Amino acid sequence: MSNKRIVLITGATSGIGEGCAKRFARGGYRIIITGRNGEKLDSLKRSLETDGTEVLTLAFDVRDREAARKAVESIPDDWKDIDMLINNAGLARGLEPEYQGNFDDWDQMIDTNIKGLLTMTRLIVPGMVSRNRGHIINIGSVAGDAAYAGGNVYCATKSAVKAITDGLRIDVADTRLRVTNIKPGLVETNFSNVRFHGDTQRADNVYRGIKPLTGDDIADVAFYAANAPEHVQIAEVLVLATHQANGTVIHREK
Ligand code: NDP
Ligand code: 8X3
Repeated sequence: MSNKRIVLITGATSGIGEGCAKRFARGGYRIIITGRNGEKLDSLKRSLETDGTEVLTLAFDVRDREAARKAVESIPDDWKDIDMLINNAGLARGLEPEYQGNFDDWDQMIDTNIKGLLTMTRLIVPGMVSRNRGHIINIGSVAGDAAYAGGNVYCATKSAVKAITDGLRIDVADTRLRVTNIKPGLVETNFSNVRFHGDTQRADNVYRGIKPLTGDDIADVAFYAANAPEHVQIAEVLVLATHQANGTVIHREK
């Protein structure tokens, strides 16, 4: 049986999750990649395997608790001892004022960013506790620090990620488990395309006049936190582009 560490990454088909899959593969981990899009997962698996990485794919929607449970139960025995859980799957939908928000968008954000993250935590962390070994990295956001115009429900989901991460850290303080909240600022991924329902012009405008972060930048931070000495718990990291000061102050070149 391999003694390489195992990481499970949700939302690995794009952006930050895909960056994490590549970074942890380069770092010698065995990788469990998850997402809804099975074809993208298979294509990423093939590309990671060219460098000799062992990869397992699990296609499911984190909003579907039963599907998540079945997917986790289907993990073969020699992959079950998961060392790292990266709760990354998530999205924003819309940027309307709260009083004009779309109910379906709200449900999708709350069900994915909060309830999906909780489902995966509930399914994976008991094994970590029983082995007294493990690390949970939740991808929060600068958006969880303070609301911005139109951010209302998305910002609330990322504030919830902070509270849920802090709560878990308290609950496992008597174990060797570590719990980290990584809070990125502007990262150029598929995020804004999803937020604006495929309006690429509006999405591109989010990154206008600033060099944004990349998924790989956030993956490097996750990898650093994962590989800190055992007595070091990186509890929370706010990672911003150099010309971004917080959720609302961004200096853009004309
Ligand atoms: P992307 O849109 O590029 O990636 C999102 C990933 O989440 C995809 O792999 C997608 O996979 C997956 N996903 C979405 N919904 C579900 C679902 N219901 N079930 C399973 N997987 C799902 O965006 P990012 O990489 O930017 O976003 C990743 C995380 O980072 C999110 O939590 C986001 O809130 C957070 N974040 C992003 C920032 C940014 O500026 N980009 C800044 C701060 C935080 P698939 O479609 O295959 O299911
Ligand atoms: C993503 C960053 O500022 O676009 O969480 O909400 S932001």
